[in-house]
Amino acid sequence: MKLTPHTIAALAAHLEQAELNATAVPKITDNHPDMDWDDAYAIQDLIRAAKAARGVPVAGLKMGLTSAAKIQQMGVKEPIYGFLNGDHEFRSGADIATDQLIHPKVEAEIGFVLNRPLSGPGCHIGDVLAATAYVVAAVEVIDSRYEHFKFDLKSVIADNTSAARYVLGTSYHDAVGLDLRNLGIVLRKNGEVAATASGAAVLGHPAASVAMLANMLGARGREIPAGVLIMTGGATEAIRVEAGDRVAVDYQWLGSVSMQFT
Ligand code: 0L1
Ligand code: MG
Repeated sequence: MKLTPHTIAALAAHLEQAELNATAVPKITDNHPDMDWDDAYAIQDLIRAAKAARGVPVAGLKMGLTSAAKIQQMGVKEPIYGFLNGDHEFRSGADIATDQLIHPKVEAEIGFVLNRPLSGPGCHIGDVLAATAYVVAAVEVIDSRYEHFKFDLKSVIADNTSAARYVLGTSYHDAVGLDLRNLGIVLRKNGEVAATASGAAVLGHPAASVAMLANMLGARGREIPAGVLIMTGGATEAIRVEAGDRVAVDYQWLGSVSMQFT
């Protein structure tokens, strides 16, 4: 690691304050160009610990930058992971307040919940499908705490991969027998098609994203616990939203997820 424990703690507090105050800040590598991957995940871990200490439950994990659409859009090219706060979870049909966000965007995702823990190395799609309790349609609302939504990989890992809100479908589906690769996704904003994708957009198969997460966590001596939500990453590019917008995403076989931004 390149940063001192004091600097890591200060950066975690700085980024969490930016989130809680909905105020954009310069990306942290501007002042800390030498920070490494372990520093970045250590900052994310401290934000997670600060929330847990205040009683905010961790409800799950997320992968980011798992599709070509996202990689091209953000100009950074390696999957990364973050955590999901329980108090950021909404159900389809919810109102999402934009006054607590900086510059929100929505992206269509596929969520998994496992019936047993998974950890790498060597985890693959077959392991994930065998351990899947159910899959669920999900929309992530991301909101980078960085000015102009511009960052590099280390800065965005520290910023918990832009995690902000997530909206879940109301039906749960057995993964067995579902062709998740060919599952079609249509995202509409205010009734107009804004993005389309298939399940294969996520690393060739959304279960591959869960396997990659298990392997990334395994490399850090961690695991995906059973029973938590895993967001597999945006299949579509992220679409900018503002107060007054309505978003509806139709997922072949999985149902629909909708929300209004207020
Ligand atoms: O969930 C995501 O794909 C976000 C990853 C971080 C980059 C971004 O903010 O788009
Ligand atoms: Mg996402």
